[in-house]
Amino acid sequence: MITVTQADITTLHVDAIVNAANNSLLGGGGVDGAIHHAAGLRLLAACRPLNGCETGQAKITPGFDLPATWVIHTVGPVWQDGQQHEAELLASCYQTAFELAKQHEVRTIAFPAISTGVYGFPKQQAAEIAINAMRRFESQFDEIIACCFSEDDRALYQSLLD
Ligand code: AR6
Repeated sequence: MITVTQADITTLHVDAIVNAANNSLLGGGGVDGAIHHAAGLRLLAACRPLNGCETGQAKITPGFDLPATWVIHTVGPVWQDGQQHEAELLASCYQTAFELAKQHEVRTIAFPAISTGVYGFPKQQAAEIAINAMRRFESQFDEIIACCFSEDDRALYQSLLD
């Protein structure tokens, strides 16, 4: 089942939430900042030895003080002009996050709209990539949540799903 919700992803009681991180994996603003704030300093300590993450790849840590058991950190592409493999890299974020989730027996997982904040990926195209990946993995999870921060994003995702 794929569901769309408007929420702060740090409040969700799921097996895993996905973080839209940067290559350092050492925190930042946006959803990354919110996740580190809510998970506590143990998350930063767990991220340090991971030695960062390539764009389009994903790494996993516990959720520490979060209600979620796991955080899957993925690094979306910075939007440039659409000709720098941005779409492929964003699809790879979803793909690698789902694969890591399966390896950890995750049944419920929530994603933010990766790359659509400071990284500037066009929202409609990003949502299409997200929903396509979610549909591919739908049968392998109990629930996949598209966690939207704004009402506009929620409406966009819902219209693509319907
Ligand atoms: N819950 C759910 N979604 C959120 C939350 C939240 N608490 N906060 C923001 N969003 P962004 P990016 C939405 O900028 O574009 C960080 O500094 C937000 O509205 O967080 O991938 C990292 O360290 C938007 O729809 O991530 C990187 O340097 C979406 O999350 C960089 O930003 C993604 O926005 C990554 O940029």
